[in-house]
Amino acid sequence: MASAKPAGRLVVVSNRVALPRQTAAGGLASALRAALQERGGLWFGWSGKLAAETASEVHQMRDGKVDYATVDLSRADHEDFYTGFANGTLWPMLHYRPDLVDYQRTHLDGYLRVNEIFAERLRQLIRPDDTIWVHDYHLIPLAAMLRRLGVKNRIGFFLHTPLPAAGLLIALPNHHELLETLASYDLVGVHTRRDLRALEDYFLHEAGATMHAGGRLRMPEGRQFRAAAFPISIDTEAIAEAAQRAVSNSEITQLRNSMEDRELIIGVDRLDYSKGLHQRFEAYARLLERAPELHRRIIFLQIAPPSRGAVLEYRQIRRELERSAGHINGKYAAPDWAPIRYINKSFPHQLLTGYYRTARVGLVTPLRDGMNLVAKEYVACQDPDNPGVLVLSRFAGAAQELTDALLVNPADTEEVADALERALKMPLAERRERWSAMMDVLRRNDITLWRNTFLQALRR
Ligand code: GDG
Repeated sequence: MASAKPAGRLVVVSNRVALPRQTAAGGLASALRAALQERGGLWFGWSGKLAAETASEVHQMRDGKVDYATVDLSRADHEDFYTGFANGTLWPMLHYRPDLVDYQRTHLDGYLRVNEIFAERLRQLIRPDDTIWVHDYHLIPLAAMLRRLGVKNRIGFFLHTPLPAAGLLIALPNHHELLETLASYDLVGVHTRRDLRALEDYFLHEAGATMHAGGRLRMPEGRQFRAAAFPISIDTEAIAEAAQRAVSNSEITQLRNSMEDRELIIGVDRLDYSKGLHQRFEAYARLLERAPELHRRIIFLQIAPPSRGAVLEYRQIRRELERSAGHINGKYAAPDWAPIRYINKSFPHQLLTGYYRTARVGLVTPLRDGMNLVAKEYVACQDPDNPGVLVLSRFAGAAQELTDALLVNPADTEEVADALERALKMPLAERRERWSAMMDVLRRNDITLWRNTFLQALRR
């Protein structure tokens, strides 16, 4: 790294905290934990527990050089802040779904209230030379609240979702009040150049900001901040090695045996309307309809662990997909073959890497996605001698980097069916070529580069 090692701790703030020895830690969690271990730090956020009162106490623990501080939420605050505003209003809006936005003033009030309580609790734990890194749409106003409490530290923010164009953002009630608080950060990071353009456009045309040297945005009252794109990635080498080891697991052998000599198409997504699962099922059905020669030759395995069950749309999509999978199997299955295997539960990550490697096609077709790490993981898990093909939505941030995938519009049933057919029939030489080009991208930009680049930019 060019610049000298930073002084002071790193303080990571996110809604959920990946506590030590929690097994479900994903790639992001381990990347942040590694950064905290490296320079010493604090991870602050919600404990994941409900209590009679929000943040009545701060639970603290220490693991090596890392302190963890978490607070409980009251049931009412959790409903307003997390279920109501974060996931009922912001998530659909940020994923270009104003039709699904459920806006209630009480939810916004709860969101601001919880952010305020987080800011107050966090302020007591901050030291003057700490660098603070806040994550995601749950905590947009946190820096503004910390500044009001006198915090002068460098504070960065990273948005893990897409950011839609200003024309859509202004449909969000109170958008000025909420989005302009981003100016209280020193650095705002998004995944792609498209998200960055949307952010700049909003600030220049809706918030009265002006653009200055070095990409600085200056607000009418004088406060300046920077915004930039930092495409998140995965621990490429570690995941590739895990996949290589995983193929000898008995679960992977069982999957292989059950497939006989059929080709596997795999999808892995949280059960979320942004992931385009319904359209994906339709495209697969279309493929079966028009390519009878593929019947009994292919299996589509969709793993979709349920999430956010408290939000109505998530319960609806679950029912809808069960119907759709049942319908497709009912129509095309034979006594010894079912075209779809649809599973509503989560698996250990190590096992997923083996499933990815077993699949000839990775089918990743979100309608919108900030990045989509599954697409990157699928590529990293392939056997270099016999790699599979990634079919990827143009509207995932990952499509900006993985240009050697078969890129599709997820809403275009025919186009996705075409891509599936092409992927299944692709000759080895082309598969290898596309895969190495994508693997080069992932070796160059891995999760370590992502966090180092962000933190370095935040120091400037
Ligand atoms: C948000 C943004 C952005 C999935 N099923 C299981 C499991 N997973 C893991 C995957 C992957 C992660 O969860 C999912 O990450 P994605 O990026 O695909 O999607 P979101 O959860 O929506 O993430 C997204 C990301 O934040 C990071 O900024 O890319 O755009 O929406 O790592 O492998 N892990 C385990 N069991 C499962 O069943 N253990």
